[in-house]
Amino acid sequence: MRVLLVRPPVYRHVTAQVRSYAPVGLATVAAGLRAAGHEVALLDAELGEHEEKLGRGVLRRGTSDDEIRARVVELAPDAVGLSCMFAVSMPAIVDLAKLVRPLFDGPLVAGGYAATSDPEYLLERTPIDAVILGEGELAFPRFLKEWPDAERIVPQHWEPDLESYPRPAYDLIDFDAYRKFETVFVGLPQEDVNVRSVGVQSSRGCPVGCNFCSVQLISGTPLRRRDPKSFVDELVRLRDDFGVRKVHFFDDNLTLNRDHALAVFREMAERCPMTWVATQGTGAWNWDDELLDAAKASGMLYLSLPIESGSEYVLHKIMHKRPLKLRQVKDVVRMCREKSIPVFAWVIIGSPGETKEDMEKGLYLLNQLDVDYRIASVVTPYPGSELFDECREKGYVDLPLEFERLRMAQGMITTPEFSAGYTTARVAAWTMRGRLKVGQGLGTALAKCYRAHGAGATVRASYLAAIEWYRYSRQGNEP
Ligand code: B12
Ligand code: SF4
Repeated sequence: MRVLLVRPPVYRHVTAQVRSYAPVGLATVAAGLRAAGHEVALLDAELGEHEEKLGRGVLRRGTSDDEIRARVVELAPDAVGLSCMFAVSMPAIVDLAKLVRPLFDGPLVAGGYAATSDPEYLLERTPIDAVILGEGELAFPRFLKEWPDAERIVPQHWEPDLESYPRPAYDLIDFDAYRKFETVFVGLPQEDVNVRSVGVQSSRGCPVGCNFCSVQLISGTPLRRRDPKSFVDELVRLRDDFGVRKVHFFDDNLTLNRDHALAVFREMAERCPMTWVATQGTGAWNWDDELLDAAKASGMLYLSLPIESGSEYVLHKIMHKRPLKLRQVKDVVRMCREKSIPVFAWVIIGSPGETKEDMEKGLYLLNQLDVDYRIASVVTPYPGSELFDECREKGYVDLPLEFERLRMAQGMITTPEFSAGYTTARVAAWTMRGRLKVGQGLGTALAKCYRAHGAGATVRASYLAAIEWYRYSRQGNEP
């Protein structure tokens, strides 16, 4: 069969900024389809110059409907798979499904986090024939084999051995198209921006069970690890065959197993050191001197540290992030300082059960920590998370969810302790204060840059900082 995989255009709130990363999830599904003998094309509608105001504060960015229509007609697929990753992009999927359905005859399928969290939503409101839950690389080919007798909601299946999965079809990715999104925040090292980058996974799964997190929907709870040698072989291939210079670890919890992370970093340092960032953040509890040294040697640009809360009661009893102790956060930040590793830390406020005092503890801790970049945001109840289920049962969120309001600066939860308006305003006020601080710190950072790297690098850093500063002040506190 000829299968077309499509990522929808970005639908975002005017105040939110969305970066587009290479669609590695779809490239992985493509590899599974190819291994089963199908021909695959990929259309990333996040790319493109089309911009449109959709009303209710939503902007659309990427490929226009006419361009999508023309491409589908040109490719004449026998089946189409839509990537439905984020709850916030549900409206985009609904529009996309209606657009492509009349253009071909075979099955129209959706997969990804948001599709997995609420398949009925899509089946009831769109002409989508089936939703494939969980990982798609083996499930989609199996579905096509069974079609038209396949189930409309295809249950999850996790292969225990990650090495048995096909490697992503990187040849389907236009790496250069994503270079412009490869920027970093003010205060963090301005290195390796505008380079070819891609998301990689050395493991999948996380058993911690934080109440706000939905990664278990796709990856499952047991940790499944790749062989560090084979993982680094893939990095070498990305570097040598595709010119990739930077990777984003898309592991659900990269440092959950300390020995695995150490083995990966050491293998990288030895055979393929490359700038990297753990987009998703890493738990503080497993970092120590040895692991930080190995991470730095392998190319870690900065440490992403999700602190989540300044109250251990909230962390452990409400969020269920039991392994994390606040003492460890302070130790890790201190160690990073000693090793000149920049740190990016964040907290989220507004969980049910939290008090206003608990929220202040988190914001205070974030202000006190000697980190390079910090963000406070309001916790978001994503469907598929325990948090969403609790809010729905207790009436703490307005239903049906307005998907376009799901963003980090927007409170949606109202409890007996606080309102959604309160958390929105509190985070906005904290961010305003932070902006003044960033402005003050900029001069010092540029002076350091001049001393370390000379005039050329400083001019470049000033230019990038000006762009980032402009975006930052225009668009609120969302990365
Ligand atoms: C990288 C990442 C990003 C990147 C880029 C994502 C991208 N567009 O590729 C950035 C930083 C831009 C991003 C932004 C956001 N993200 Co994000 N992100 C991730 C992260 C860390 C990795 C995703 C990934 O690429 N995984 C690796 C690949 C191999 O897997 P995959 O893409 O999931 O694909 C597999 C399956 O999903 C499935 N599949 C996917 N598509 C399809 C299609 C078909 C047809 C089929 C059959 C199967 C299928 O098969 C694939 C192979 O197994 C995940 C968490 C995680 N660890 O997975 C969060 C995650 C997906 N993000 C999340 C969120 C909330 C967001 C934001 C809304 C945050 C915010 N408030 O701004 C924004 C939304 C952006 C937008 N477009 O509007 C949530 C989603 C929750 C939800 N239900 O909405 C997650 C799960 C994190 C979490 N802890 O809860 N994100
Ligand atoms: S530790 Fe991270 S990946 Fe694991 S459940 Fe919590 S937020 Fe999700």
